[in-house]
Amino acid sequence: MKSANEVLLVVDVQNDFMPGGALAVARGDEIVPLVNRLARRFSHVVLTQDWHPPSHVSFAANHAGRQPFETITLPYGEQVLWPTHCVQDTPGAALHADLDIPHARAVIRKGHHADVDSYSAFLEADGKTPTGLAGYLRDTGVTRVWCCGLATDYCVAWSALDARAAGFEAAVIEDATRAIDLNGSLDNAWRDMRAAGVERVQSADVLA
Ligand code: VGL
Ligand code: ZN
Repeated sequence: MKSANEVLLVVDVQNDFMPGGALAVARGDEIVPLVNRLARRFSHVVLTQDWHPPSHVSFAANHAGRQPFETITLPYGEQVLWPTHCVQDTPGAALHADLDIPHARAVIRKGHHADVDSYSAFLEADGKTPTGLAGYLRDTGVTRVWCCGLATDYCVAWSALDARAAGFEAAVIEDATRAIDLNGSLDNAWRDMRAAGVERVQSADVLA
């Protein structure tokens, strides 16, 4: 069992990121049994859900003449335009039915502001609006954040980077993630995470 100062952060294990979903991550469903096994090693588990209003700025459909996976510039920087996904309270936004973590303590919903995206579980994409997760983790005595879920190169990586920026130790459990890999995003994510001191580990290291 992991110690009480360690949390498992299970990022966006939601139907829309599964094969057949609105923003499918290749083989995203394969991680679910592994995430369940990992979660049993942690007394403290926090889940996240991507949770967008229909009018969300990250949806290509909300920008005339734009297609999914194009990039636009918004007041806070570059934004990839995505297919409409994880709309609040729709089946696509629901957690995968086989996710089995009854002891999960908190669910952080992110991306709920119509005009700002939020890949990270800690900070919205404007780089300044907190979700409250850092304060919650500090208040509950957490010093180390283990990350898994979807997608490696977006929400998992941004969450791990922001965990470091907030002063936590951070690790990504690589085989308990799957990537979108858009225009080199996966290589870039691992480069940025390495530079920030995010550990890259395998589930066997954690389950050993
Ligand atoms: C994600 C793109 C858009 C993710 C969420 O969970 O990685 N990616 N929204
Ligand atoms: Zn999203």
